[in-house]
Amino acid sequence: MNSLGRIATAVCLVALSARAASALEDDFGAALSASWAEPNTPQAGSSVASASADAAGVDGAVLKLVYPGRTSSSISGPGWATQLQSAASQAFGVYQARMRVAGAGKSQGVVSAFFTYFNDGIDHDGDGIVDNNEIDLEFLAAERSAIYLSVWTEYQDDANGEVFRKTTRKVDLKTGRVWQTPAGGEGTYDLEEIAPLGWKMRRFDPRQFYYSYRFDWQPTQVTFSVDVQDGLGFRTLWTLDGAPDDVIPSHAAPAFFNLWHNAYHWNRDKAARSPARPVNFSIDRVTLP
Ligand SMILES: [Ca+2]
Ligand SMILES: [Ca+2]
Ligand SMILES: [Ca+2]
Repeated sequence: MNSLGRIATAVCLVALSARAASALEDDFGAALSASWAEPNTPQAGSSVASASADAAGVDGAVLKLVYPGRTSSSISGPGWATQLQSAASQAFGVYQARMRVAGAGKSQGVVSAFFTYFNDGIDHDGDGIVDNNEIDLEFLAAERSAIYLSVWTEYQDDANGEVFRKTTRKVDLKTGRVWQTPAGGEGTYDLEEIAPLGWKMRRFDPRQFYYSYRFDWQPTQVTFSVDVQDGLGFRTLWTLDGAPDDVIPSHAAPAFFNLWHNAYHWNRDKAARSPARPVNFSIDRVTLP
């Protein structure tokens, strides 16, 4: 990194720590506040509603995202997502949400996600790929007990093709099995099975029950954990260590919840159908740094 880059990084980190002081907490017991941007509901039948009544919410009220059923095959991907994002950018700290993800048939492709995302089309760190700073917690309706955890630093898709850098871990909590990006595979979507988690929850059903999920984003580390409401509190799913801008994001970014149709299954090279009926992703409570 050249000296200009170092100065830019130092300034950026100061900005991050300054912003990290203002926490956002919302239990979605009332209409959406100015802490949130206008929701994205790009399709007939898409909706984002707070406060929706739900007896399973701690306070009886939740944020409910709805994605319409049976959409045309030309409509898929996050561009058509039902989505809510924070109005401000957040940075290092704990992102936590108590939520119940969307369920659908195993042949159908539906993604429920809680994530941060920054991509302004610029290669800020000069490594040759547009910076894409993103931390994802994702749930696929077709893989009922799996959680996809991803940490991105670059993504670019242009006439020269798609290039990116990310590390993913997939955890199946029902079996304890774990898959991860192989060393050197950060520019691919490949996953390889590694040693199991060491614990599991046979009745883990994120579509039926609310659980609390969180990631703690620090300058050289991201730690993902889950509280499956069994009295043991948060348990770690993954700690990813790495250099800033190489493995770990450093740009402040808004936080998002979204719900969308993936046209292809992630665990096999096969087309996924749009949901047969409208599907719901509900968030009881969120805390952002
Ligand atoms: Ca870059
Ligand atoms: Ca980089
Ligand atoms: Ca609530």
